[in-house]
Amino acid sequence: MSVIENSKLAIVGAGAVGTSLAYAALIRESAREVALYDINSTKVAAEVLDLAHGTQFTGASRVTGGDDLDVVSDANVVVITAGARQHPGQSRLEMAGVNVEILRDLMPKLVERAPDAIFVLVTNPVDVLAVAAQQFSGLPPARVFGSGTVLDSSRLRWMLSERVGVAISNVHALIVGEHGDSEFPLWSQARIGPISLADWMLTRSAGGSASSSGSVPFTEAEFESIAEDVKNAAYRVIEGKGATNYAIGLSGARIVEAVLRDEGAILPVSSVLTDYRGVSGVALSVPSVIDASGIARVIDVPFSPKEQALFEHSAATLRASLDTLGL
Ligand code: 6V0
Repeated sequence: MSVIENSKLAIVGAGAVGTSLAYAALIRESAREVALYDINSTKVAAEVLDLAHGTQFTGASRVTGGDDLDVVSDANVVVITAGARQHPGQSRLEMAGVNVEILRDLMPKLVERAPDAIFVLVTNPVDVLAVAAQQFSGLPPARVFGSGTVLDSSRLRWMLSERVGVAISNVHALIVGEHGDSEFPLWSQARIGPISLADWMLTRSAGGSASSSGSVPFTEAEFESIAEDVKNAAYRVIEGKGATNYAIGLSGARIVEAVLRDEGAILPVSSVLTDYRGVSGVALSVPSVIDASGIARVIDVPFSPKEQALFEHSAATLRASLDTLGL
């Protein structure tokens, strides 16, 4: 893998998430230049310096940045992690309203400075903000989308990989829908290596013994418990350290690479859907082919009847939030 010539990643928001993304992108050589922008001038200057001091060890990447929005000029990808901190007593929806207003102000200015960029939203509630950013930018949904359930899917794959003792790269499983409480694993399509998860269970329950394989068959209760653990993963991390940053930083870098390297990689990002399994006008995560054009296409995955119902529930949840915010 190599970094494309003159590729520029701009990150809006130099908080815990934005700086972790910058750090991951530098180490992974996701882009030739990483530019950080934040309204907090002292912090962004210090973060840029700290990152720049390590570039001897990160390959051929540069770090730039500051509190002038012009630092994003001509970026190929702009990732938005800027957001207001949730104040005590403030609801998620109130916080959503504040972040929508930040985007209303920012999006036209960002598009003006980086007119050819692909825009990736990370700030929460990410699905709501993906719709807002798409509307405020006037760009097609393929060029403005959210990191969605890329992180949640990585959490699911890690849990399954630990459970079955197989490399995470050989566990193929996705979370789809909202990045939030109505998300769900697409169990019907999950595979471990070449074996569907359903067959893995059957093989294990029919012939495998726990002592020879180190694993036991999955039960419906275990599936539900894993899905719950994925959903609550962020709360557990936030309880212990106040924020989640490393895994979302890596997830963001992975999305950026798929764009900058024109990969055609399949990732579950969140874009405004048009008649995707009957759902339109809300942004939800579905497997999407990511290349230099942004989302080249969304993949029409067969859902089980239960998954279809969960997806429609996720869409209704999103629609209700969007209606409340006037989007
Ligand atoms: P943070 O550490 O408070 O950083 C936010 C940064 O945004 C601060 O440095 C602010 O100064 C800056 N900021 C605020 N307003 C503006 C503005 N108008 N222009 C530029 N910068 C601004 O938060 P943290 O980095 O921990 O989280 C950022 C966002 O990411 C939050 O909304 C999180 O909920 C969200 N996450 C999303 C995830 C996902 O999977 N989509 C995962 C983790 C966090």
